[in-house]
Amino acid sequence: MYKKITDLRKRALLPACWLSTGMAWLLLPAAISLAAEAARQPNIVFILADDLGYGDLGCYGNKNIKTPNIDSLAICGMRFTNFRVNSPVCSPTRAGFLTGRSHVRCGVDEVLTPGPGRDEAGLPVNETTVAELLKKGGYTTGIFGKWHLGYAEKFNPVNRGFDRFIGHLSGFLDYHSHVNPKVGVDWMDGLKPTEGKGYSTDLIGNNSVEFVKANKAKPFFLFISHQAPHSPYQGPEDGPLMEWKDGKAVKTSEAKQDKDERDAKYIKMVERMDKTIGDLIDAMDEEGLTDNTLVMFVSDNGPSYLAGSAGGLNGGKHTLLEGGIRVPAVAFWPGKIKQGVVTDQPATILDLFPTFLGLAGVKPPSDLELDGIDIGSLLLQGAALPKRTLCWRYLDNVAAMDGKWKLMGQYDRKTRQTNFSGKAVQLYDLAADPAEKVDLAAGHPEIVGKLKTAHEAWEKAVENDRKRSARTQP
Ligand SMILES: [Ca+2]
Repeated sequence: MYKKITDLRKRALLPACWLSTGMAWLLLPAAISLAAEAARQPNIVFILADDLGYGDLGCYGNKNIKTPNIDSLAICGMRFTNFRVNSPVCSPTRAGFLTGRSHVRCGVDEVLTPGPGRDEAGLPVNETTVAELLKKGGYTTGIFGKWHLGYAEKFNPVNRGFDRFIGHLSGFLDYHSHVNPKVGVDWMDGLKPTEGKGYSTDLIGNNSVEFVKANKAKPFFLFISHQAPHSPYQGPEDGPLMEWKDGKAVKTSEAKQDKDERDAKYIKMVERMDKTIGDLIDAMDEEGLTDNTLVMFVSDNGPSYLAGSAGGLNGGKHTLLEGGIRVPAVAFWPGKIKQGVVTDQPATILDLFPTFLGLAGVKPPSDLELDGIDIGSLLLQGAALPKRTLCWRYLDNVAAMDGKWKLMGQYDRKTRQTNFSGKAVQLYDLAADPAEKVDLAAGHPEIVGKLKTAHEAWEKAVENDRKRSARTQP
């Protein structure tokens, strides 16, 4: 059935790609029992791009970067226009996704850089990951690509709930030589360094396809953690920009790039990532897995100042402005998620922990304090999400959002106090002003007060949680 969908998608007959449920059943092999199919836990594929901006995909209006595969998932599934991440940088967002809890609760306040004295930096081992719970619930679990949540063995993905890990521990590396400038060649197979020759985006894609084929007999959770399109900017046909010689990283003659070169390579990087996603869907179609698999695609934060587009939003990576935390997000599950839905419901990456567990029929521990909600009813029935205030803290900045209103303020890391007053406070009406150009704080003291109170309550809760667990990072 879904081989058929792939063929249709390739022919760009996109509006016709999703068969109605009634027609779809007619095409199922008679040997497959509908009851057995319904009872089986769904496979879950979560694809995380790195530093991909809100405006970097065709389905989000980009005219220069061709992303037919992700666009097809959006046209055959659900596209979010109001989806955010818990932080504007790599490690904290990953901590949030894996635990369903703000990175502030976990103590992963900033990117976890490698190097001497960093063995104790990582996602605290007393945190429970979604992979651990899905594994206990009967899933085979795999992660391919970037980890960035700790370097010591105790933090390695294979000790955090993943059966299989091939990829890199650090936040970025040369796509061809796999050199990180602080640690050298960083390519791992579980706990062991491995060679892994090739363009890292291709390796991540190929290993993901192999995992799907090898694990088709029982439910799997696949976390595809792409390095792309994070710096350095290198297409599949380029040479290395960095090599490891005599214990240090040495730049090659190709390392110097101007903005035009970076932009051209950025396009190739996103397009290659998109191709690997098409390869994965093709493999799932061939194995007859697509109808029982949720595929979710999200970016971990907004674009770097060096490349990428926030699609007209203000700010980018490292900021709590919309360009930093509003990201592309697409959910695809033919026959379960209605085709062609564009939702403006405000969801976040922290919602995926309870959502994935809900779809898998796995209950989280009752004492786990989560920051997200199960958005399964939005995905499967198109139901509106309950009204709620979303809160952020990242380094010196804080934000709170409720409906169209977004409050921004500052945070003093020494006194651990928030400041929503004077020059520190801004209030934006995101419905009228998504680019956050017009500060309305002075004219709406009641809305400022309401969001400030909600943020203070959240701060108190996450700080208590953090102290109780002694979750701090060196
Ligand atoms: Ca990132």
